[in-house]
Amino acid sequence: MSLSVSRRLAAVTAFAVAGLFASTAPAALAAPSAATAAPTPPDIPLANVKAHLSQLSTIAANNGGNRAHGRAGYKASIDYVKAKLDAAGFTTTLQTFTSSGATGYNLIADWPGGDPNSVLMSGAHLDSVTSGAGINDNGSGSAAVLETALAVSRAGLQPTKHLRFGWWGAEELGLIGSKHYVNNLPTAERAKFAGYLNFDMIGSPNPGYFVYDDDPTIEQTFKNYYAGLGVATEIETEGDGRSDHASFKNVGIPVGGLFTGASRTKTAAQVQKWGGTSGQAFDRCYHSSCDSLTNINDTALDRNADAIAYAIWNLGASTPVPPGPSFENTADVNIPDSPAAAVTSPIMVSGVAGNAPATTKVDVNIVHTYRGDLVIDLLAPDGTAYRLKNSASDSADNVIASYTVNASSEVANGVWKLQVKDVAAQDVGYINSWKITF
Ligand code: DTR
Ligand code: ZN
Ligand code: ZN
Ligand code: CA
Repeated sequence: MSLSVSRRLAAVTAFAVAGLFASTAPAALAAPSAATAAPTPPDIPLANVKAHLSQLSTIAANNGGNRAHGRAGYKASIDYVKAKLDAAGFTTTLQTFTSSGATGYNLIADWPGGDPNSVLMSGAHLDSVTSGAGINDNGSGSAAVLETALAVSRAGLQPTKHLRFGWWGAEELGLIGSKHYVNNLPTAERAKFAGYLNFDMIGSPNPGYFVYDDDPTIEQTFKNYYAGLGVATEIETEGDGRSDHASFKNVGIPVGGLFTGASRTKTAAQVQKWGGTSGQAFDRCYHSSCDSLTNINDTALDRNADAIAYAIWNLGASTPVPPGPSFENTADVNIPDSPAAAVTSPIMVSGVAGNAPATTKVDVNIVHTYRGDLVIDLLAPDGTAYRLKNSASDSADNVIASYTVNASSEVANGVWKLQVKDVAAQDVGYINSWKITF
C-alpha cells in the first residue's frame, strides 16, 4: 500500500474517551448517548456585532458617558439587549439585586427546547466602569454573545442541550451579578449545568488570543476552532478569578472562555504570532474613558464571535468536542519476530498550531497472529515515548484499537512515530495503518 499521509478533519464522530469528560462538576459535558453530529455553526456577522456596540455607545453618550452599575446607562443597556431577545423568541428573566446601595440587574435568556437537565450557558458582563462607555470591556463580550443568541434564533437551532444566555450586572464591583445568580441557583439546578462559557474583553485593540484552561473539553473546543484558522492561542493567565466564570467555577460548574487581553503588555514573541505592537498593552484604554468604539480590533472581535458560535453549536450537540485535524500513514511495515529490534511507522504533522491536546487520539491497525507478543508506543517528535499497549498472554489476532494520550506537553508539528516491538518468539505480522488525531 502506498504511503499516504493525509490531513483531514476527522468526521465528527461520537466517542467516549475515558477521563475526557471526568469532572468534579455535577453534569459535565458528558460523552454522547446517541452519536449525532453537531450542525455546522454559522458565521456571526461582524457588522451585526458592531451595530450592537454602536447602540451601547449611544446609550452611554445619552446617559452620562457610561453604562456602570446603578447608573441609567446600565439599565438602558439591559433594556436594549432584552428587547432584542424577546423579539427573537427567547424566554427572558430580569433578575434584580442590590449592591452599593443601588439596584443591579442580570438578564437571563433561555432558548426554548433541549434537555432541561443539561444546560449550556454563555455569558458576559454588561456593565462598564464609571469612566467610560466600556465598549471593549465589556461591550465586546456582551454584543458577541447577543448576536450569537440571535443567530441561534435565526437558525431555529434545536441542540441536544438546553441553551441559556446571561448578561451580568456589577461585574466591575466584584462579580456581584454573577455571584448573585449562582448563589440563588438551587443545588439541583446547578447540577444541571454542563458548562458555562464566559466572554469578557474579546475585541482588544492590540489583541492576544487567550483560551481559559479550566475545563479541558471546553478548552479543546476553542483550541480546535483556532487550529482550524491556523491561529495560535495561549492559555489565559491574567484572569483566574477575575471575571464571571469564577462565580460558576466556585460551585463546581465546568467553565471556559476567551480573552484578548487587558492592561498587560504584548511581548515580541506574541507579536510574531499575532501581529500588533510589542511593549504595548493589549488594551491601552482598559477602564478608561477611551474605551470607545475605536477601541476595538475588528479581526479579533470577528474571530471570537465566530468562536462563540462554534462552541455553542458543538458543545450544545450531543457529540463531544469535535476532533481536530488528523493524519494517517497507510504504508505496511513488517514486524519481525522476537528478538528483532522494534520497527516504526512515521507521520509528518504540519499546520497544527500549538501543542497536542490532552486528548490526542491514536488509531492503530496491526495484523498479527498473536497480539499478546506486541508492545506498542507512540513516539513524539522529541522522542518521548507514550506506552499504548504492553505485551500480554493474549493469543487473539490483530490489534485494531483506539488509544487516548495526554500529549499536551508536546508540540504538535513534527514527525510522530508508531513504534512496535514483538517480544515473544513465533507469530509475526505487520503495521497495516495508523492515524493520529489532535
Ligand atoms: N476583570 C475583567 C478584566 C480581566 C482581567 N483579567 C481577565 C481575564 C479574563 C477575563 C477578563 C479579565 C474586567 O475588568 O472586567
Ligand atoms: Zn473591567
Ligand atoms: Zn470586563
Ligand atoms: Ca512473536
